[in-house]
Amino acid sequence: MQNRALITGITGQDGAYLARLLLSLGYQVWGTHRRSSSPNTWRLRELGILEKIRFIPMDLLEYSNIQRVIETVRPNEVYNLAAQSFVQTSFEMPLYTGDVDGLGVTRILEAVRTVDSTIHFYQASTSELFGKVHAIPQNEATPFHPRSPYGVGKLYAHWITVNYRESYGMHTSCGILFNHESPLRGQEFVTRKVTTQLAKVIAGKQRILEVGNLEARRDWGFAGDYVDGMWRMLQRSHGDDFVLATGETHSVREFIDEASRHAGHEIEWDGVGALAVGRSRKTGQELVRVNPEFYRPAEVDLLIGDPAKATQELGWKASTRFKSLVEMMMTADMRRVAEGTLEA
Ligand code: NAP
Ligand code: G4F
Repeated sequence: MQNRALITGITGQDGAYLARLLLSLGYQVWGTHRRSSSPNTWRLRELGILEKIRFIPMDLLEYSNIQRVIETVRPNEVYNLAAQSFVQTSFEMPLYTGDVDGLGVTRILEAVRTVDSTIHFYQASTSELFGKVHAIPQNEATPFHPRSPYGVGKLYAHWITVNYRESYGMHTSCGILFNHESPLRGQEFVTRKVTTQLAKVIAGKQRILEVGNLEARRDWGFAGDYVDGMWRMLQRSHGDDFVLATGETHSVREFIDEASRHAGHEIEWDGVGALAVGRSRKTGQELVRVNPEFYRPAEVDLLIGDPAKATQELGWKASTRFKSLVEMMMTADMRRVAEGTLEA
């Protein structure tokens, strides 16, 4: 019998890479999409797999709909990647974010338990759970201290997933994933914001790149590596929780430095905090400045993960390092800007 996977959030960054991986492994891949006036399928098209996906409409806010989807698809594996995933927006929409990212997970778990409790279930947990960090680096034993409505919603989702494992013996796993990026990342996240907007500034198509906190540090990996870890979690004899990370940390400032270096411009920084400005050493042109509008009410200052458990028990390792990741993203966006093919 062919394996059948259901991916919620298949139109997002991770959904697209995971779908490609599962198709290459011979799975029948079903993906949920939300009703909208214009479908958001550019990532699946870019990976050349759009025609191979079986789509089914589903929203995490509607229980009856979720149960019907599980009954119709009858998957062996469910990957719950759907979420309101932008931290900044969660401060503007805390109730909605909690409903989708927190309660939405209980809706899926309850539907899985009702229809077929042997289905293997993956929950997209996050390094945002560590928030104001209690240890450096962070691993599966580090206490959680989320710093945003997004992080708090995901904390509920994390524990309800653990709870269904402990209460009903279900095969549920949480991947506590540190930031992972790619040329398919949404343009609101800082890495892709930098690569798209810097490419435009350098091409003379935008005046300047404006960002928020330059000193925030993240453990940035490549999304293509991380979806392989998700799959590995569901192939084990029992569910468990795993950190996936590179074990390296870099600041937003370092990401900008590396991206502009790749485009041929060393940046010279002037001023501190909200007054910081970055100029091209070669041309003197102002490329970047800070705009406090992008600061957050509460910040996660430093994330760096310890993926030792995933390496030992899953045989997983992040193979793409920081410099290659930045180069991959910057190269893709410089090409898209030159060709006029940047997604809207
Ligand atoms: P993403 O690109 O923002 O994709 C999110 C997906 O969720 C999209 O397909 C979106 O559909 C869907 N969605 C949003 N609200 C929904 C709702 N109410 N009902 C059904 N679907 C809904 O996110 P990502 O970067 O791929 O991340 C995947 C998951 O991993 C998310 O849960 C995220 O929170 C988590 N995570 C991400 C990272 C990271 O660094 N990328 C790290 C840790 C955890 P539309 O296309 O219709 O908007
Ligand atoms: O790219 P970000 O928006 O990602 P953030 O907040 O770390 O969240 C992402 O990773 C999480 C895993 O840890 C996921 F769970 C979540 O779904 C999402 O994928 O911001 C990264 C850092 C922050 O400290 C932010 O304050 O960059 C800082 N930053 C500085 N200037 C900016 C900007 N972030 C954005 N989005 N835009 C800026 O202009």
